[in-house]
Amino acid sequence: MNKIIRCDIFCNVIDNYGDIGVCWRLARQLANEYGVAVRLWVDDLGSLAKLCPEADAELESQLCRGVEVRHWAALFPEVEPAHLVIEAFACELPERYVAAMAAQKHKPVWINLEYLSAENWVEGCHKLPSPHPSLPLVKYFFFPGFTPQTGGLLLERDLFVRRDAFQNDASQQAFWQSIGMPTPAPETLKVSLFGYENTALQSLFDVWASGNQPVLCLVPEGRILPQVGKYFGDAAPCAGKDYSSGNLRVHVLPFVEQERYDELLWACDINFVRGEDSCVRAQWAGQPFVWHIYPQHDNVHMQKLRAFMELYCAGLPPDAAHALHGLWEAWNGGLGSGQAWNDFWAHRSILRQQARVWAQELSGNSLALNLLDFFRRIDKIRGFKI
Ligand code: TRH
Repeated sequence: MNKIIRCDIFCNVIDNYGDIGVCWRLARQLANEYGVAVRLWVDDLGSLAKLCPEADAELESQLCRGVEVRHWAALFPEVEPAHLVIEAFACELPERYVAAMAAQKHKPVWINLEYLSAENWVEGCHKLPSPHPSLPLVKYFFFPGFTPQTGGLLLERDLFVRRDAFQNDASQQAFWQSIGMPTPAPETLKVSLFGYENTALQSLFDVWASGNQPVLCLVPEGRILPQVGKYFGDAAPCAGKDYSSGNLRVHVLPFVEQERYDELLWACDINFVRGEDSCVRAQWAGQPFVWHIYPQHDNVHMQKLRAFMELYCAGLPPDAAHALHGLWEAWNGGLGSGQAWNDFWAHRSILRQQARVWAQELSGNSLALNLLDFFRRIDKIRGFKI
C-alpha cells in the first residue's frame, strides 16, 4: 500500500498576498515537516514569485522547496486527485477535478480551509460536513483560530528556536547588514510598517517625529507607500529611499521573501501588520503589534477586529487593554493614531510580556498537525501514519 499522503492545495489569488501567503506556508510545512507529497495549484504564479523569488512565474509545473507547484489554468488537465484535497478560502475547484474525485473508489478527503477569525461562531462551524448536492462527496469546513476548539494556526516546528536565537543576539548585526543598514543605536525604537492605505499615518508620523525617542520605521514596499512618500513630499517613493523628520527616520525596504519577513518582525520592537498571515507572524514574533485588518463591505471586519481584541486583551490589565483598543481602533478607523500611540506605548512593558505569553499559549495548537489528524480520522481505510 502506498503510504505517502498526496495532497492537492488549490489557491485562487483574489488580491494582495494573504491567499497565496497562507497556501504557500501550509504547502511547505506539509511537505517538509510531514513528508506529504504536495501539489500546489495557483492561478497567479506572479504573486507566489514575490514570496518565493526562485519560483518561475512562466512555468506550468515546477518543484519549489519540496512542493510541486502547478499553474492553475482555465483549461484544467486530467489528473488523478490526491488523497487530501484542500480548497483555500472557498475557491471553486475545477469541475473536471471534482468529477474525478467523485469517480474515485475511495473518495478523497475534501477540506475547505477558511479565513482566520476570532469570532465565537467559528468553534461551532469548525469541521462541519457539507455534502455535495449531487455527487457522492462531502466537503468539510476547517477553521483556523485562536482557541483549542478551532483548527489552530500555522507554526513551523523550529520557528521559536530560530526566533529565540535571533532575538538573543544583542546586535543582530547580520540582519541589519543584510538590509543594508547600520545596526541602530540601542535607544532607537524599531518599527516595521506593513499596511493598507491609511489616513491615520500622518498623525502617527507626527508624534514619532516630535517625540523624545529616535524612531526607525522600516516600510516594505506596498500599498501604504504612496502615503509615506506624500508625508515627506516625495511623489515617487520606492525601495532604498530614506526620509527623516525630527526624531523619525523612515527607510523603505524591498518586499522580501516570506521566510525573511519573519526576521524583520523579530528585529523590531513593534510591528504594524495587516490581513491574515503577517498578523499571525507578528504574534509568533512575541512583540507588541498593531493589526490593520483587511477592510470588508459594511464594516464587518470591525466585528472581527473586536472579537480578536477581546481574546487578546483578556490577559491584560484594564488600562493596558484600553490603550490597545484605542490605538487599534484609531489605526483601523483612519483617525487619531498619534494621540492613541502615547497611551499605548506607555504600557510597552506589559504589552511585551503579554505578547510572549500569548505566543506560547497559542503554539500548542498546530494547524498542519490538526489538518492531518482530521484527514486520518475521516480517511479510515488507508491507515496513513504521520
Ligand atoms: O497581503 P494581505 O493584505 O492579504 C490579505 C488577507 O489575507 C485577507 O484576509 C485576504 O482576504 C486578502 O489578502 C485577499 O496580508 P497578509 O495576509 O498578511 O499576507 C501578506 C503575505 O506577504 C504574508 O505571507 C507575509 C508576506 N510578506 C513577505 O513575504 N514579504 C514582505 O516583505 C512582506 C511585507 C510580507
